[in-house]
Amino acid sequence: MLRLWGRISSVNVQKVAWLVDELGIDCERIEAGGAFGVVATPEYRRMNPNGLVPVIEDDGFVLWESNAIVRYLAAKHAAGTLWPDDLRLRADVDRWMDWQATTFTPAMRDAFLQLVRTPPEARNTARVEASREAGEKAAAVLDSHLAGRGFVAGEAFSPADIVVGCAAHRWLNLPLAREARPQVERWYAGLRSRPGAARVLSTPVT
Ligand SMILES: N[C@@H](CCC(=O)N[C@@H](CS)C(=O)NCC(=O)O)C(=O)O
Repeated sequence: MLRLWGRISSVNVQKVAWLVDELGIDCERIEAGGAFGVVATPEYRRMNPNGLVPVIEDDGFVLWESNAIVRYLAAKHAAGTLWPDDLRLRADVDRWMDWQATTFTPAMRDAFLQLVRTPPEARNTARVEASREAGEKAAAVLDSHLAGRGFVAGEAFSPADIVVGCAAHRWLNLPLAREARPQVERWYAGLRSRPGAARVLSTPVT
């Protein structure tokens, strides 16, 4: 059986847990990271020397990096459906997955760390503001891309919706003033109606 290490409050674990739900595969999730610890143990470091979650183990095959895990599981269990065979369509999915990891999430990282993880008296408001502006820029790109589209890539739900959706969940739940993004909000509401998303994204942003 597939094993997944990681606390469900982690945005990167959420991606994998949501995909596992969409794929309908058996998976044992083992709490790790944050208050659960585990990630500093020698056994864990042998699986992931970065000491981060998520990690999966699939019949002896160990993999870390959430988007690599999502690609692996989607290709293994849903080639030709959730994971497109068509080269250009798959490149489109890949592109938006990379955009999540390299643009959207880094843009909002400081705002998240300051507003959610730092006590009010220790917050750096300049960092929050710079991160809010960067987050708005990314949200604007996503909003105009989603105009007239049901999904992030192609005509159907794909792993791009999962990974960008988990990042959007964080962005839309940060305690800061955001510009209205009607296309993002419509698409996100649609994602939330999927059982896997409803289960995984009910966790507060912590
Ligand atoms: N690029 C990595 C980032 C992993 C990462 O930063 N994980 C965070 C949680 S979202 C973590 O392990 N934090 C330490 C902890 O939870 O103990 C991935 O996408 O898997």
